[in-house]
Amino acid sequence: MSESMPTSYIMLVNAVLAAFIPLLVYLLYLVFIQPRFNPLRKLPGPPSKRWRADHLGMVMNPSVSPRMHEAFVKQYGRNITIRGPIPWDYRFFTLDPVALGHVMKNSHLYEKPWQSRRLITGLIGCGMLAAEGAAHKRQRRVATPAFSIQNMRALVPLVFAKGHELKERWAAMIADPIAGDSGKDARRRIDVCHWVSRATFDVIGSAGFDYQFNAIQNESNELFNAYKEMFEVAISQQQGSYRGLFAIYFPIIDVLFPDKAVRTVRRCQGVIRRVAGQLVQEKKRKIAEAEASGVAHQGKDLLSLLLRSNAAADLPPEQRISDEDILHNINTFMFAGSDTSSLSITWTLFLLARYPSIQTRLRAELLAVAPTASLAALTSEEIASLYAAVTDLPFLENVVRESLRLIPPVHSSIRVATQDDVVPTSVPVRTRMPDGSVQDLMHVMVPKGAFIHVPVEGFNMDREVWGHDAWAFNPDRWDNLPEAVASQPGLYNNTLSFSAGPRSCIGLRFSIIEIKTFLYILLTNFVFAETESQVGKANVVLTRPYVIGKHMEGSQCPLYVSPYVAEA
Ligand code: HEM
Ligand SMILES: *[C@@H]1O[C@H](CO)[C@@H](O)[C@H](O)[C@H]1NC(C)=O
Ligand SMILES: *[C@@H]1O[C@H](CO)[C@@H](O)[C@H](O)[C@H]1NC(C)=O
Ligand SMILES: CC(=O)N[C@H]1CO[C@H](CO)[C@@H](O)[C@@H]1O
Repeated sequence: MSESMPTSYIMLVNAVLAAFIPLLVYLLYLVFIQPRFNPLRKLPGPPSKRWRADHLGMVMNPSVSPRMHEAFVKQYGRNITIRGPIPWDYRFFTLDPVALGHVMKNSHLYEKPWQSRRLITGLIGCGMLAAEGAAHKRQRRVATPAFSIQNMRALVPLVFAKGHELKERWAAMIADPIAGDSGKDARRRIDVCHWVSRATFDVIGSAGFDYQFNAIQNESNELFNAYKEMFEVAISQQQGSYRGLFAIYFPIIDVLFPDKAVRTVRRCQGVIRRVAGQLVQEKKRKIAEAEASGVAHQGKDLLSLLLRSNAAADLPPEQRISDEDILHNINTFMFAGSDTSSLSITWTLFLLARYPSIQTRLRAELLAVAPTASLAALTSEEIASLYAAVTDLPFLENVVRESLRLIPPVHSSIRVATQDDVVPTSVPVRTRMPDGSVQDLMHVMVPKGAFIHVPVEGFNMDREVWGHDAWAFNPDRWDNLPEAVASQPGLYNNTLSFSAGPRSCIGLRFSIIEIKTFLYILLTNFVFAETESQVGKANVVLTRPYVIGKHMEGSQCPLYVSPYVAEA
């Protein structure tokens, strides 16, 4: 026994070396050899050391990114290379509308990286946000009719009901003599971010799958807490956990050594599969029953619409999606549709608190279409015609566009090239040629496997495009846009806030209804003002508000909220 110890030890060392030497050689190849052939190295860009040159901090931190983007353009042009966290991670960074338009349009050449897809799939399943190729096409095809203009309009009364419920809740909080400041200046410091988030959860629960979280009332619903806890894990994972990063590359780690986060996610997924899975089955049964009895099923929620669209007679059987996929997409709507909407409403209220004269002007416009009766007394038809009047208001439209342009909840995104590609540009790119000379080319060579940074905020805030005041909140700019804006890519009014191309946001109309409805109800009932706390932005998956100096307290946006009293 004692004799064999050293021998087996040496064998082990040999085995480890045998495994490590190829790995080391490969690593040296990645760091020293492969970059020489990477055409992205020929592009200009911020200086970098070979081993550590992570530029992502500069371009992803919303308190510096607008300045960094501008400095890049000034120093290196619009078509540059930046470096990611690992030494061979050269990324294409472009603020050129033609180049980015090409990337977003050709979603089969530029996919979402498997790393982020694996992360999303591990949480909410492989729904529309994470799927690629044929699977994505199938899901998107089934979901598209569900998000039609008519179907979205039918959801308006549900959204109004939730906005009204939030208004009642805030009115009660302000009137509460213990908690609120008493006196005629009744106002209350409310964390708008927290409350609007509870309300948008309720909206997507009700409009998404006909389910009441009752989160505006209390946070005790089991399914609500399962989603909330799971999304909180997703958020904390992005905050630089090396274990989380490691587990993406070696998922076996989560199986062998589940940590607290992994166990939480599993528990939440159990609840979701049980409760939401049951909802899917119940809905399917109801639709089948309705069909058997010859009356059309009336459900207006996204789940009903998805199930009906999936069962449509003109859909070829191989184009249908499984029940599992339906559930993953319900999870996806929860994940993609609640925090994003809540943040855009929160940031708009924040901007209106900061610019009181714009708030007053907007309120006057909204009050002009307000009915004399209380919202609670209106029929669905009356609410529909009220919303039709609200959505046509020009200043509201400008405020919503401007807020989504200036603080897009999705700050940036990422794609990966699935093959070598030639990306056209709108202006010549100074490129170093193999013989050392420099030429101006109208294209960029992007190698297979390279990441492309998609600077959503970067495009939205480009001062050379939007004008010298592009960093300011100025809703009136939309009545008089510079010509250059028209050639910017983007689904939503030449902004990238809802992305662009085949993978752009399917929930755009849904969220505009939600944002406008909430702004209408909240601004006609309350006045919003800044508090002593200074609010700044930080990217934690999405661009969220934090009280400066109190990041540890988590995302919050305190504002003074007081009842609006019409002047006599
Ligand atoms: C203000 C609110 C919203 C914003 C700013 C927003 C923004 C975005 C963006 C930027 C993307 C592209 C993501 C990427 O390429 O990395 C996206 C995709 C998506 N969004 Fe939204 N979104 C919002 C609301 C919603 C809502 C309410 C829903 C659903 C009810 C939704 C469902 C989706 C889905 C399913 C995708 C994936 C589409 C695909 O890949 O085919 N979003 N959204
Ligand atoms: C939460 O609110 C719902 C709806 O108003 C109510 O049915 C439920 O009893 C409440 N739960 C708790 C714990 O207060
Ligand atoms: C702005 O975007 C909305 C939604 O896509 C669209 O209906 C509207 O026509 C656009 N307006 C302009 C001026 O581009
Ligand atoms: C440095 C470089 O060649 N970049 C080009 C990319 O785009 C800008 C136009 O905005 C050009 O001025 C640069 O020449």
